[in-house]
Amino acid sequence: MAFVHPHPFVFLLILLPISAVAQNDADYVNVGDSLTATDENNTSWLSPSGDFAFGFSPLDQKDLFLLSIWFAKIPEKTVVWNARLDNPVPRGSKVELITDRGLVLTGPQNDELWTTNSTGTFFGFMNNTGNFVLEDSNYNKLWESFKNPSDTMLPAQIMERGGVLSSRQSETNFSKGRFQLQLGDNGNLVLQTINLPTDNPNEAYYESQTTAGDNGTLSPGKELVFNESGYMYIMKDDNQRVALRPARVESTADFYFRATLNFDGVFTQCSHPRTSNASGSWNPIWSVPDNICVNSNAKTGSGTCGFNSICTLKPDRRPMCTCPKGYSFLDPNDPYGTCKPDFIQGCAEDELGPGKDLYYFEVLKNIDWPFSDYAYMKPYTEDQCKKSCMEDCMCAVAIFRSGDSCWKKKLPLSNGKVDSNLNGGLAFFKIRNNNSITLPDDRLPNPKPENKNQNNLILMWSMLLGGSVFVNIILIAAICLGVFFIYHKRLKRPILNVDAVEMNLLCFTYKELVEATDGFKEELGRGAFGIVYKGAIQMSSNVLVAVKKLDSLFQENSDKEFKTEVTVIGQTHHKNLVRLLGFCDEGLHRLLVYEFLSNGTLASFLYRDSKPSWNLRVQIAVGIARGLLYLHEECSTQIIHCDIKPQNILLDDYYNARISDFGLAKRLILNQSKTHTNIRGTKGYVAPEWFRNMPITTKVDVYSYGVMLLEIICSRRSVNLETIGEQQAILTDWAYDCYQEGRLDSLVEYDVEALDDRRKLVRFVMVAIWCIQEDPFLRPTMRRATQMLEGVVEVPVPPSPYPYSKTS
Ligand SMILES: *[C@@H]1O[C@H](CO)[C@@H](O)[C@H](O)[C@H]1NC(C)=O
Ligand SMILES: *[C@@H]1O[C@H](CO)[C@@H](O)[C@H](O)[C@H]1NC(C)=O
Ligand SMILES: *[C@@H]1O[C@H](CO)[C@@H](O)[C@H](O)[C@H]1NC(C)=O
Ligand SMILES: *[C@@H]1O[C@H](CO)[C@@H](O)[C@H](O)[C@H]1NC(C)=O
Ligand SMILES: *[C@@H]1O[C@H](CO)[C@@H](O)[C@H](O)[C@H]1NC(C)=O
Ligand SMILES: *[C@@H]1O[C@H](CO)[C@@H](O)[C@H](O)[C@H]1NC(C)=O
Ligand SMILES: *[C@@H]1O[C@H](CO)[C@@H](O)[C@H](O)[C@H]1NC(C)=O
Ligand SMILES: *[C@@H]1O[C@H](CO)[C@@H](O)[C@H](O)[C@H]1NC(C)=O
Ligand SMILES: CC(=O)N[C@H]1CO[C@H](CO)[C@@H](O)[C@@H]1O
Repeated sequence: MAFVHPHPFVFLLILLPISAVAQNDADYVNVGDSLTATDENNTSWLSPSGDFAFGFSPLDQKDLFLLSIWFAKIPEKTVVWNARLDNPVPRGSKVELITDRGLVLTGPQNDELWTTNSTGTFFGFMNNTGNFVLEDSNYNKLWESFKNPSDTMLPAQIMERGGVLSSRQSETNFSKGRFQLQLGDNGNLVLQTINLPTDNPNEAYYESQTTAGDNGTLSPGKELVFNESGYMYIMKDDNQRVALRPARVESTADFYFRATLNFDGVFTQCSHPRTSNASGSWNPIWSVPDNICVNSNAKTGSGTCGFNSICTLKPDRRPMCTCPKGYSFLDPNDPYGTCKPDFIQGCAEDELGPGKDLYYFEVLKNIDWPFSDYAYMKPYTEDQCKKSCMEDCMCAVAIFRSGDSCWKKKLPLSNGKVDSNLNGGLAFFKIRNNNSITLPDDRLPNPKPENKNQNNLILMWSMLLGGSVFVNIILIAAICLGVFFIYHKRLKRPILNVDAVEMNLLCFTYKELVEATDGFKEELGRGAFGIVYKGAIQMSSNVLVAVKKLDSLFQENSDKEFKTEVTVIGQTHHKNLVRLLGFCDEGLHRLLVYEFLSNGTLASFLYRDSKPSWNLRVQIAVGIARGLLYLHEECSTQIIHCDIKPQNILLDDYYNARISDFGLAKRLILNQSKTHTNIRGTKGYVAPEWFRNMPITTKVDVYSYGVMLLEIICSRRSVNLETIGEQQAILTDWAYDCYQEGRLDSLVEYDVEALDDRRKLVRFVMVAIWCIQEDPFLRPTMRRATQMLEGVVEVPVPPSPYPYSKTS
């Protein structure tokens, strides 16, 4: 450093006569002195008495340090001040005293992290009171830790009007937390929460009532004093003292004191014996407020605990936060944080369910969330109150009190508390039945039967082809002949042309389909290649149909291509495929008309709260396999589906699986052979070869089928990061682990029906593992897979699906 370093001896000479605080020269911190964050012992500057240390204190997390002041003689590390940074500093960080900056904290790369910014600093010292002080050459104080406190005050420390203590995040996280103690400009000492990351405060949950006017006095509070004897009071302008709490304290000769705004919002004075025999600990003397759970009064912010939680006062007057049943902590490591429902709830979400008995009530006594009301009914009976909340998709909890008062509340709930003053008031907490539903990542419009093509399609596929194969084939065929007839014969009713007759395809005019769908009024879903609408066609009777309006990509096809595709689809006939009934091809208007299937998609069937029956699932799995086998091997033109997933499987009245949206494959594969940059398919079901420079074959469908087969076996999503453990999140990995370790019961979550049928269960799991082999050549054909499922051939023991990427 290029600064002048006064020799300590020079210092002494100057200082001794003048200052009563004169200390041993070793206790002064001179310009140029520095500390480095390491595990060695010399990482602090001690006060002359040795009671306090300033420097880097190591945290539990390895290689992280806190620039702080702590009690140096107490074995239990007690930090009383720290430089408020967002994060602790790494090993190798350095704090240095610099003339024109004061204390400067730099990281290992010499990047400045924090400074007192005190120009003209001449020296510093760690005082015996626990105050770290910087002074200039005239002994004027430039900076004091007492004037820049964190969460703690020490005896001899005074807080002026405007001064603030702010809590830390948690016991071990020293970043700024959301509680603060402030002596207002009006002389009132308040405790309040703030809205991080701003300092904007919510209503106070404790007030000293020391403004001018309170209690008939004209003299407001001037400062908060923690005097040398360990007494804390508000000194008013008229020098009257108002103790925060009447308390007798022990002698400072025998005890250390501190007053800390704890991370849970309680302001507490504690004492610790000054013995060095390590038997002592910090004991609370008093705290404010008396009951932080009940006192909280802030309409904004979550209150003492996080949102949706319930605050209970422990015997030590500190709060405990719990989540109501059916809820859990958003951050499992933060037991004072927000609780989230473990189920989905809301008006849109409720429509996804079966519509009845979605919820039940958990009844809690003497618990209230005072500020989340949106309805207040009175007079109302308990039954009316419950019913009203149950039937209201916005209602999260109903409170019934005083015999005739009913409040309905919505999420998020704040300031939840246990309060015996509620005289037995009841809280009816709405919890979803079978409390296990995961939020669909694809929010389907709804799982009602009408939805035919509600794929939420990630649809990179869709870009290419736009329509289900069925539709496409039919369209093409129909278009070929139908268009001709329609335009030239001006027929109003659907016309059967020669090709269409052969394929039983109807040819519609655009106008007819506008009428059939009532102007495309009721949307059933958005598929890969367009939007699907519900319609009705007058034939001998009223026939329900699903009309898919192909998107513009499809319009770019030449008539010939379109025709070819419709022809291919139109030629498919299998009981596990969705049937194309007809089409429309009028200039830009290209539409396909499908049969309407009543039972929705396999996705809505599988992902609901209660597991569908095992036998139905077996029937569906085999049906899909047969449908795929047909597409791959048995129809006149081989069709690779390329987007097999539960959203593309529909269920008819008898829960037969019907594959939809097939027919894309040809174009996809043509495209793929030119460029490998366009991955097509839906995340989670996409075979690895799409990502590699490998040809696309029917084996991509086998892979997707394997993933879906596991979903059918387990009635869950292939990827579920939200509600279950990390280990189980990826179904394909979890399934192989379970299979290898013989834990099929935990794979199927103890599904009794499936476990009773154990031989079939094992067989299905083995087939699925064969199908999801990374190496396409190891995967069976759909023919082989079908035979194995049906038990016609033995299933060999499958290898690990990931020979390349991992060895498990
Ligand atoms: C650090 O201090 C501890 C206890 O005071 C002592 O046991 C240890 O040897 C010291 N380490 C160094 C490097 O001085
Ligand atoms: C560091 O500590 C050792 C003893 O642990 C002591 O001998 C040495 O003087 C200290 N160094 C400085 C610069 O204070
Ligand atoms: C330091 O203080 C000076 C003057 O008060 C001010 O202009 C400057 O912005 C401050 N720097 C920092 C980093 O706070
Ligand atoms: C330092 O501590 C002494 C008591 O040990 C006290 O009298 C003095 O006021 C303190 N000075 C500062 C600046 O805190
Ligand atoms: C402390 O909490 C803050 C805010 O939540 C976070 O950003 C920071 O990473 C945490 N620090 C540690 C060491 O956990
Ligand atoms: C003010 O008066 C109220 C009621 O008279 C009393 O409870 C409270 O303790 C008083 N506050 C102060 C600071 O004197
Ligand atoms: C601290 O305050 C208490 C209570 O007001 C008083 O009895 C005591 O004398 C004070 N001590 C000092 C050192 O001022
Ligand atoms: C050590 O502890 C004993 C009993 O716990 C106590 O009597 C004694 O005073 C303590 N020693 C000192 C030095 O305070
Ligand atoms: C699988 C399962 O737990 N099903 C339950 C869902 O909730 C209803 C009503 O509480 C129960 O009857 C089912 O057994």
